[in-house]
Order: sequence, then C-alpha cells, then structure tokens
Amino acid sequence: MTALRHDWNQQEVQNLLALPFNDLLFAAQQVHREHFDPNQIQTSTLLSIKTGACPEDCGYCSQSAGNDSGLEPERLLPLDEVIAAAREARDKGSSRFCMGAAWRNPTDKSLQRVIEMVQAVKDLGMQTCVTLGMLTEAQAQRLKQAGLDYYNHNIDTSPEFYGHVITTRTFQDRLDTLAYVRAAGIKVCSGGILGMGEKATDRASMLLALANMPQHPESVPINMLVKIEGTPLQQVDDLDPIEFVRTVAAARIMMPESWVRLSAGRSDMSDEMQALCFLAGANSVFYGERLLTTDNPGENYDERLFQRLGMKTVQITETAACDCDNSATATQDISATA
Ligand code: SAM
Ligand code: DTB
Ligand code: SF4
Repeated sequence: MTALRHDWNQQEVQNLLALPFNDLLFAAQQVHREHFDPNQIQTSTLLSIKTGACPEDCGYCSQSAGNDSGLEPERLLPLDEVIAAAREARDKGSSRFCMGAAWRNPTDKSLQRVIEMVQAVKDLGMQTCVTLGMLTEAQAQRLKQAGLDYYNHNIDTSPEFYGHVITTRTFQDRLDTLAYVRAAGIKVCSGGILGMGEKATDRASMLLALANMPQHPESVPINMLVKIEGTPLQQVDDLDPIEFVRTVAAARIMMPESWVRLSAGRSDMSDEMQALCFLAGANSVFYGERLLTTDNPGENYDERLFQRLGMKTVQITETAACDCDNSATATQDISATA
C-alpha cells in the first residue's frame, strides 16, 4: 500500500510530471487501484446560490465586479429554489450538492441563511459542500455544527504565480481559511486551475502545496481554465491537454486517498481526453448542465460516457436523513465503495 507522504520537494514533483507519459500513467493507475475501485466515479452537482458582483479580482472569474463578463448579478437565492435544485440533482443520481457564493467572505447573517440551506440539503439525504470565500475560525465551526460535510476553497495555483492571477487576497489567506476548516473537522475540498499561463514548475508547486498540507484534502478539484470573455485571462494560450493529464496523474500519485475531481472545462474536452484523465486517477466530476455560471456536459451526456467506459457512479446509500453523526455516515458511504 502506498504510504501517505507530506514531504515532497519541488524537484521530485517536477521529475514526476516529466516522466515518460506511459510510465506516469501506469504509476498513477497502480496507486489508484490500491485505494479505489478504478471503475467508480463520484458525482457532485453545483449551484450558484449568489451570483456575480464579487469584490475580488480573480483574473479567471466571470463573477468579479471588476471583470466585464456581462453576467447579471443575483442576490442570495431563496431556500425553496435551492431545495428544488438539490432534489432534482439527487433524483438524477448526484451524491453531493455544492453551493457556491460570489463573496470575498460571508457575513454572519448571510452565513445563517447558508446554514439553513445546508440543513435542508442534508435532509434530502445528500452530502453537502459550500464554497463561500474566506471564513473566520468561528464561522467554520458554525458550519461544522450545521452538519456541513465539505468546504471548497481552492489554492488555485502555485504560491509563486498567485499574484499574477489575484491581487485582492494572498495565498496565505487561502491557507488560513483551509486551516480553520480543517480544525473545525469539516472535510477539505481544495485544488486549482490549470491553463492560466502558468509554467510546469507552477503546476508542480501547486501540487506540492496541496500534498504537503498536514492532511491531504479529501477532495482535489483540478479545473481547466474556462476562458470567459471580458476577463484578463480570456486570451491566454491553451494548455497542452497532455500536460493537464500529467497533472491529474501526479495529483493521484501524491494524494493517493483523495478524490481527484476532473472539474471545470469538461465541455471543451474530448471524451478521449476525459477517459485519459480517469485512467490517470481522476474519480469524480461535476454533474449537471451548469457549473456555477458556465456550461457542463449534462447528466445524459455523462451517463453515456460512463456507460461506454464501464464506469459506475457512487450511489447515495446510508446518508439519508437521520440525526446521526453525518461525518461518520459520509465516510462510511465513501469507504464502503472505495
Ligand atoms: N468565491 C468563492 C471563492 O473564490 O473561493 C467561491 C466560488 S469560486 C467561483 C470557486 C472556484 O471556481 C475558484 O476558486 C476557481 O478555482 C474556480 N473557477 C472560477 N472560475 C473559473 C474558470 N473560469 N475556469 C476554471 N475554474 C474556475
Ligand atoms: C471548483 O474547483 N470548481 C467549481 C467549484 N470548485 C466551485 C467551480 C468551477 C467554475 C467554473 C466557471 C463558472 O462556471 O463560473
Ligand atoms: Fe469572487 Fe470567487 Fe470569482 Fe474570485 S473566484 S471573483 S472570489 S466568485
């Protein structure tokens, strides 16, 4: 069994990324098979619960108030709309519902409304995830008490490249929130975006930052940049898809027990590229026709793809509404199938 490591160095990761492609994929698939059923895939559905007008200046994002993407801002959605969307996602076979808000950080008052959403989605029997920007220690604890399963907070890129993409917060701000989430006992979902003009050394450095955390994030989303008109990264050169697959494989090798999610950008990927990502160890996707503000392949398309590849989705089992400790049932749910 591959041991979990937290002591990677930069050169080692660069060497891993530079292996002959077949050797890298073989190694990743071996690690993958030690920890997971290689034909199983976890699905999460996203909903933007508060869209646009964000004060942050993330260079990739349609929702930054400073980016002229033409997106119509929306206020925090009412609870009944969130419940309806979650129920639909559940009925289409998604096991986790992820709610995203375009905030730098939530106010305590808006957090209370999100907590009501988390509790209602849990009552539908789904796992819950939210991504709300920076949190205080106390806010992370409130979310834990509400029964939240996962908090998504991406480091996005390497510490070295970070300031080229975002200037309104620091890499350390991201790490601080992640530490509060971890300390509160919420599962961590953290990854990044590839194809923003970063170098291979930045991709290595981003993976290093994730894998050398005291505990690996349970979920690691790897996004391909979705180029959005009106954002500073609209014109950046495409990343070689092979480099993307290499990064997925390295993530799998470095974080053997984590769910590696092939995230944004799938609508622009060929089926064959996605299949290579699954071979490289990706075992989770965002399911449904929308990500937050952009398109995703849709359940029907994905169902056909999974069928062609002989892959089965993780089912919601014993996570149904109960007043038991949800962290235990969520782990059980996953480990029973991993
Ligand atoms: N505002 C919160 C935050 O930034 O933490 C939560 C929502 S934010 C949209 C969630 C994540 O989506 C970002 O951290 C980024 O990694 C990813 N993302 C946003 N826009 C993207 C794009 N155009 N292409 C790929 N990933 C993107
Ligand atoms: C993540 O890593 N990717 C998701 C989720 N976490 C919140 C968001 C992708 C957003 C893609 C662009 C959009 O739809 O606005
Ligand atoms: Fe705001 Fe999040 Fe978009 Fe950055 S990524 S502009 S914080 S919504």
